[in-house]
Amino acid sequence: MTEPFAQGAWAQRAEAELPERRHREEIERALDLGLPAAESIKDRTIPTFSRGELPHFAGERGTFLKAPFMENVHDVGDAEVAIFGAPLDAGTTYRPGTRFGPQGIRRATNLFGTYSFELGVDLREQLNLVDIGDVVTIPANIEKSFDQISRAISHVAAAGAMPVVLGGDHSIGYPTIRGLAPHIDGNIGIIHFDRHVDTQETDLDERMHTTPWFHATNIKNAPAVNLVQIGIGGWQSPRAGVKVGRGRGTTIMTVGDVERVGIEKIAETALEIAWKDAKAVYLSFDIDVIDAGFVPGTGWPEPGGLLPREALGLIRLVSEPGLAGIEVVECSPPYDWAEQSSLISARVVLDSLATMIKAGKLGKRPAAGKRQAWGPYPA
Ligand SMILES: [Mn+2]
Repeated sequence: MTEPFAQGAWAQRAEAELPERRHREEIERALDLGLPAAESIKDRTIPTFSRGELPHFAGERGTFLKAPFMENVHDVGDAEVAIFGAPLDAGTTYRPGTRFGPQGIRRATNLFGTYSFELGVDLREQLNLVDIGDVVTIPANIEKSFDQISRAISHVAAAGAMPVVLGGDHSIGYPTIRGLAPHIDGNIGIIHFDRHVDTQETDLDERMHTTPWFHATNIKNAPAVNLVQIGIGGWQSPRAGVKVGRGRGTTIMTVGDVERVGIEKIAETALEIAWKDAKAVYLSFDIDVIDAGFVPGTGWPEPGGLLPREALGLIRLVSEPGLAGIEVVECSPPYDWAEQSSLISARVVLDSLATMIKAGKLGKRPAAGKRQAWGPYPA
């Protein structure tokens, strides 16, 4: 290495290459719709009413990262990536509250900008991203909720947009794969971050958040041999689930494995297994994989998990070849006393998307429709 601080130096240079057109457009729109500021304000890019990114403490739009809201879901094919919430906690077996996950994660994004220094990516300029709101789940009926979630993700995938799902407890891992798998022309691999295996058939007599991978890997083109589970361990993995995983040939990597071989080797091996004879890979990230000290706002906090920087490093590495979809689950805002679980949940999505842009897997499809949009312009 010739430069002692190579990433910092690279990132400082990389910023110069990023477009600014969408930002200028946002400012013009805000001045137009939100009135120019009072005369005493010298910075004439500031409007009277907030209609864009600033200020971060206000102007909440109810969307992820204040990205454009797409009300008409029939238009979702005009987006490259569509974020939606699956607010559900009917599958929790200890602490509830994940029905507020999408709301909490979106709110936490209010304090992020659209630009990542380390990755050299600006989502507003480079990604045609929309938030299409939340699925209507049925709190008293988990199977009807599953049907709604499968229908939602299937709609997004059929339209050609990449789905990003804000959970919701981990039971949604089954209906998301069930809705997505039919749109994959071949097998789909799953990279699953969690402290828990979630592979038993039923829990308390029902399909719950401890059971998604038993049912998902029963789907013909989502074979268990393409399921890689990272971060498993501690005192909350039921033996029933471990037996199933062993029988079906899933791959488990513990926090100790991560510590021993390092995130690069873990990510490389996970990608080999998930992508083996597969056409696409899905990322299911349970926020409880991160140590309970950093993530109090979750359904089954388990001490001894990954450090946030290990988790984010792994996310970036496994996202590089591209993903067919992402879900972030088990964020429970009522237990999240300083928003840190929501913040990390949002970072999983942000870092994954930005990595895919940097790797050339996303950021190529401009909006064609006449709507407020982010990302590249049509040539
Ligand atoms: Mn878990």
